[in-house]
Amino acid sequence: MKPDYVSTSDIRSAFSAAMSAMYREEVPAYGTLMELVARVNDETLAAQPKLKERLEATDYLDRISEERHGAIRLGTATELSMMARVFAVMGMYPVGYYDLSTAGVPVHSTAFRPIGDAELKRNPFRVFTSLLRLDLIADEDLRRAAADILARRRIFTDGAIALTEKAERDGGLNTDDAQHFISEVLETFRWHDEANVDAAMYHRLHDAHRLIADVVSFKGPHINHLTPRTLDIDRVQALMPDYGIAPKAVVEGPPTRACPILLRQTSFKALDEPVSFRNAGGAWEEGSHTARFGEIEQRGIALTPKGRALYDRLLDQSRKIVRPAADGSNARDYEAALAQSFAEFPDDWSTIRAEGLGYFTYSLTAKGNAASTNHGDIKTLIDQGLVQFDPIVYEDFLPVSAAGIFQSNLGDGAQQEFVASPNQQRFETDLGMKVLNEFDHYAGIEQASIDACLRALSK
Ligand code: OOG
Ligand code: NI
Repeated sequence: MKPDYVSTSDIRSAFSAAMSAMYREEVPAYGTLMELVARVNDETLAAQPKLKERLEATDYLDRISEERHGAIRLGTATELSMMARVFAVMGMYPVGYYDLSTAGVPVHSTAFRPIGDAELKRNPFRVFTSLLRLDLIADEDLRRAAADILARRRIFTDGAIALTEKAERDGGLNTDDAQHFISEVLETFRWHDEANVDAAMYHRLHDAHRLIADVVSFKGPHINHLTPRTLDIDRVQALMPDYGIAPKAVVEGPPTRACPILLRQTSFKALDEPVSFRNAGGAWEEGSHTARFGEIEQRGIALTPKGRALYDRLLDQSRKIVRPAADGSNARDYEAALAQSFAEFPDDWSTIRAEGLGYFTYSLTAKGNAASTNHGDIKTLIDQGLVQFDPIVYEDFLPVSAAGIFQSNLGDGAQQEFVASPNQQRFETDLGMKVLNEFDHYAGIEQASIDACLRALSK
């Protein structure tokens, strides 16, 4: 990389900040939510000095106030593969495959995010990116009409495409180009209140599925939420009404625990926003559309395949007892069933580590820093007080939770059955590359920290 080039992490970080500023203007409730999250995070850190110390020691503290994820829904393979190239300029790569068809949502998805430890600590901005699956729509006429509309739109500016090509060619962007790139790419995520279609087409698409109308009717894939990270989601959920925000009935993901695992999320309902449709003859007709919402999340430890299998089993078990109703009527029962089911999941870091359920980073204690040994067994080194361990943060998403977030924003009417048909191969063909395996990356970060400890101790 040339010396005056901006690092991909700096571009990502600046882009995430620009996106946040734009969304705050577009959806004022997001700003309110950010204030609430900042307050709860400050209070949590003040009340838990041990947590604060470990977050500081592992370089996780600084990133939290800047941490967020967003989501977009794309219409075509061309859009998806170009988006992958744009995100690569920001050091973001597709991790994981999520099939949402099982949940009655006609999309499949990945999450673009940084992958290295240093990059994640600099700024972990992620974008949950879905691709519409017109193949799941039964009405053939409508399917063809939607494909035609999508084929005509251009979601990237010429500038965004040119600068992406330049970054690919030259291996980076200088300061001016990077700034220009950020403002050009931001255009793709902007809200457009003038629809691409007439009112009749919007309603046809909407009747097939609300999500199809959201993807097909507009000029671009407006960012539909931006999610800050909290250190105490139960507290934020409880305080939301005080801030004039009505949360969804239940928090998605695992129950409240001493040792947070994976991801817990809650959201507030999508806004009903004025839009206009261009009818035959060119006249504009007023209407409304609900798409954009707010979400918050609490992130816990990344689980190993063994830990994840246990999580999936316990979640499934509790959902067999109580399935959360969209209207919130059985929320307490659901929470009780979830807590009862998860009693089986160890809730202290030592057991989670010893049983191989989660990923950790290892580092030397003060005693370890003063010691020298050729002992290579990490457990012995921990028992001797030479090595300590901290949870690695989960950076990805959960399909059942994502489905719950989609559903709560689509409304009950949108509950629809599709035949489950994951098609990762098709997704990867459309994307133009394979998605990365999340477990490999956590395991790599863990192993690198073990190697560093052993190296330092043998000196
Ligand atoms: C994406 C929903 C999934 C999450 O946090 O699980 C998601 C969407 O509604 O487009 O963002
Ligand atoms: Ni989300």
